[in-house]
Amino acid sequence: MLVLPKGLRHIPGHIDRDGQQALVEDIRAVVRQAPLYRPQMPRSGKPFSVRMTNCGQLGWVADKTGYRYQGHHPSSGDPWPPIPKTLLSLWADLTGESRRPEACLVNFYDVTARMGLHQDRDEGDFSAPVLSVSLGDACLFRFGGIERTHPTKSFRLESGDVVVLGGESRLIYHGVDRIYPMTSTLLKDGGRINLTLRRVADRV
Ligand code: MD3
Ligand code: FE
Repeated sequence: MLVLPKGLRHIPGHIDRDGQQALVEDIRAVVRQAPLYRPQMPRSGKPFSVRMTNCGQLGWVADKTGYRYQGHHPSSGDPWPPIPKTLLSLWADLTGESRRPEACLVNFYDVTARMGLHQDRDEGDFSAPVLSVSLGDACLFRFGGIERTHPTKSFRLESGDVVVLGGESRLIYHGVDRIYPMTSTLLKDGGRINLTLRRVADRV
């Protein structure tokens, strides 16, 4: 049995197939208004293998100058589209957080993409949890502790799974080691979408 750290809740298959399909349609609408782009590592400018966009008042972006939250798309300059209602209700139902999320990062992984071990610490407030939804192909998710050198464990995230990260797990190192191709029929051309809802500032 895999023992998860306190504050990390994995809810396998929380979203049924119809709900997943509806979310994919919502995300397609978001991507039409705010196209996926390829972020860059600060300083080196090395492109991410994951493509990203956002919805919500604020979106997480990465370019040569650093990581930050901003209110507009880095290429078009347009404000991010609103967070779909179904995601807002999911947040309300599962997080017990009364304040609404300000940011929803949309990550798109083709079957070769991955995300190195990192902490999410560009938010001004770590008291609020992060909620993550997986859609499409499965992935191998890795997590460790609050120091990069802490030992890590892995588990598979499947389409429809939800993860809530709060409390002692909010600042753990985590990443995506690999995508398992052809493990879902949700996305016509394969790949994986991950949505993360966050509070950014500590305003009430
Ligand atoms: C643990 N995304 O966008 S979701 C990210 O599957 C990110 O795309 C991964 O890491 C993905 O930053 C993992 C699960 C997740 C999300 C946020 C976390 C785990 C987390 C924040 C703190 C600790
Ligand atoms: Fe992360």
